[in-house]
Amino acid sequence: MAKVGIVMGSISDLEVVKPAIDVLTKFGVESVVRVISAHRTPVEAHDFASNAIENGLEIIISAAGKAAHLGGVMASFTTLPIIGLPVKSSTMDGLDSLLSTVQMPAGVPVATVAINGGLNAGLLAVQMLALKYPELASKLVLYKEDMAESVRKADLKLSMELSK
Ligand code: RP5
Repeated sequence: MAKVGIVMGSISDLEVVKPAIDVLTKFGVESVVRVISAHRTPVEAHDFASNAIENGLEIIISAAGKAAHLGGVMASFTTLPIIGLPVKSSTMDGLDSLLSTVQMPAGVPVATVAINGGLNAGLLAVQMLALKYPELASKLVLYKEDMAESVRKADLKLSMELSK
């Protein structure tokens, strides 16, 4: 079974991370979820990233807010792809988290989703894994069809309401 690591800088990030956990579960992908801080528990951050491949992880999602260096620290200690999830946790509406996560120097990428984009972080991980696991690719096709169908339903409902 595919396995994704999810790290968050604080337990206060959990609400933002939950949609990522949920979408991975929906697709049948196992997740290992930890609270690890680049600044408060740097030794654990080093150990988690350094041992990630050995522990069977294939991608790491890193959620953090404010001076959000966790994604970059993860990326510095592993060759696994890192998905950065900036958390809106400060007075700056998450712009600080976004820039701290996405503005990595050349050679150390962190693939960053939108501020509080937990669902997209999980979904992007599934899309990456689908390159290796064909059953995930098939499930993604159905997911997209369901999404399109719900938009068509909303469109039809709106047209009917406006034509009353
Ligand atoms: C970051 O600081 C965390 O990722 C969190 O988003 C933010 C605030 O953390 P707490 O002070 O709520 O623990 O490291």
